[in-house]
Amino acid sequence: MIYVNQVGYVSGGVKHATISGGREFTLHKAELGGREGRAVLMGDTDVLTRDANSGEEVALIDFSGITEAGKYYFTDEKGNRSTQFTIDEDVYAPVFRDALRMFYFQRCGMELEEKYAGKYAHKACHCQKAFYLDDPERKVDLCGGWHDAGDYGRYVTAAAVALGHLLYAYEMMPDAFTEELNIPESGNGIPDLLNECRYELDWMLKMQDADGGVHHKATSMHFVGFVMPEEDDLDIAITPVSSLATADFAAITAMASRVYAAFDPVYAERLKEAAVRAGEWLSVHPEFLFKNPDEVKTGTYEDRCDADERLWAAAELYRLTKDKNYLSVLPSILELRISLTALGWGDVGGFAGMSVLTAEKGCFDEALAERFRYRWLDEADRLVKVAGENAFELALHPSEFIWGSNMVVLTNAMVLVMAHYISGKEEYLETAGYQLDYIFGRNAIDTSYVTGHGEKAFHDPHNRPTIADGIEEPIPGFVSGGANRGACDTKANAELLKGVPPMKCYADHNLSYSTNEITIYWNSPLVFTLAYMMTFFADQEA
Ligand code: G3I
Ligand code: 9MR
Ligand code: ZN
Repeated sequence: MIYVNQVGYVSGGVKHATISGGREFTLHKAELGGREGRAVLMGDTDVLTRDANSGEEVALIDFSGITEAGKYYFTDEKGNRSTQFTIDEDVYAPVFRDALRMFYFQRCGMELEEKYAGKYAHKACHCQKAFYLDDPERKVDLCGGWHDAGDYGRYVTAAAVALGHLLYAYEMMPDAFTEELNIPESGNGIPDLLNECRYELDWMLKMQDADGGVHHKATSMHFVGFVMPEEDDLDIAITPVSSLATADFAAITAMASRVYAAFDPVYAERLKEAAVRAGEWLSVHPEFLFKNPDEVKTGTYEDRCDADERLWAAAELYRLTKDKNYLSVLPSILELRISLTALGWGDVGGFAGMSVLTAEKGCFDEALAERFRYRWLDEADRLVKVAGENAFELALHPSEFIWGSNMVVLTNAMVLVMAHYISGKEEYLETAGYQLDYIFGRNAIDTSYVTGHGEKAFHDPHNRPTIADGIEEPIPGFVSGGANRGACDTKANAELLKGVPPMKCYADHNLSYSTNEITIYWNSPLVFTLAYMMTFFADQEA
């Protein structure tokens, strides 16, 4: 078998595939009109080595020398044919667009009209007021925002993290976001990425109390069945405030205030006021973690400590206001052993890193900036080393195939991209590219983890609208959670768990929520990484 990036390879970039179970390969260029092709490259790889992630004997194929645009496929010595892939200058543009439009399809509280959503159109959902758990007669309007995932919950920490990936992408690579996305706001003079993010930010603003505290989530008491969102008639509860949500909220609204200032100063001011109020709440409230109230059975996004969230908030509030008081928490937080590169929903220290690394020179103290640069390059070096030790060039160890492992892969890609941004060293960008290869099908299950993109793209996500809408093809552009060695839904348990290598602990089945759900924060790091890659290659061509 030969595993390839099914979405394709950029003409001028490095091109690697992974061969398993044999060493000889032939690369064919598919001829127009048919799949029969002509051989353009034949070879023999290095000896095969055993890969602990996949349990396969594998080697690397380097075909970077092939640059002519077209469709290609490999065959191995047994005649097995790989999936077909494209080589071209702009291979990532279609998947980038769909990965971005995914957020529109997650919108809650408004009708998705056919002119934007096509056959996936549906009526407005979840517009009823939410009730307070401790006082059910008290109600609040929480209409709006994005559904978190394959369920219809809306969670503040998950939202902030997805917005973080997206807004840093916009700030660093604005030129990647000039194309309109065919969403209701398109054409209003504001980049559609910012239009889309504002939909979520507006909802987040509703989650804040007058005293600055921010509620952790708004969900029904238990997960609804597999119905369209507008058919979900369960009551929605607003859960208590948490310091996790409040700190993430402070960070992302502070950042958004800076980003939106150029387009809408009034909105920027509103965001700033909300961020500062959340900051005030944090300064007088100690750690205040989140636990599901007993009667609430939906996702928790629980976390053991809020220091990393406070660090991100401090960095962004300082960047926005230049008020040094915000930095007073830094020394004690930096003494803790928290990751300064993590970009997931639980550990957000990496977002403080992004804030510092992308700030204008002189904004932060040089010693602090240097500390972050050092940590990021160090982590990127580690990732390059891990990737260099296996023929998939995947920067994961077997233990890292957890629920949402594709988020680990994609946030690793972000760290590598940032290391390239800081240092210009090519191996960082190349290794980031190998992580994308894995997501797009260069993996031992020969599957592209993005719906609609790749000859063998996964197609059966745990996503309520996809299950309920009666339409055969899923909405294109969703990233799957991916292989999970601890798969814990019945579907995955029954079929997968026993003795299967971690990279193969995956079921393309809509009941397998622990391997095949979709979320906003699994799409957002793909958007970031693609935006960087596309900008890099576009600059090279120019
Ligand atoms: O952090 C530990 C790590 O230290 C340990 O070695 C490893 C081994 O299992 O586990 C890691 O913890 C995992 C944790 O995610 C952090 O990534 C847990 O096993 C894993 O069960 C947990 O999964 C989370 C899942 O909710 C269950 O809590 C997913 O990350 C998270 O994405 C998912 O989020 C759900 C929402 O609650 C509801 N909406 C859908 C959404 C996606 O499935
Ligand atoms: O659909 C739910 C999904 O969004 C969550 O990630 C997952 C874990 O919290 O739970 C799913 O809901 C399942 C529930 O936990 C158990 N009963 C079956 C539900 C649907 O598969
Ligand atoms: Zn909804």
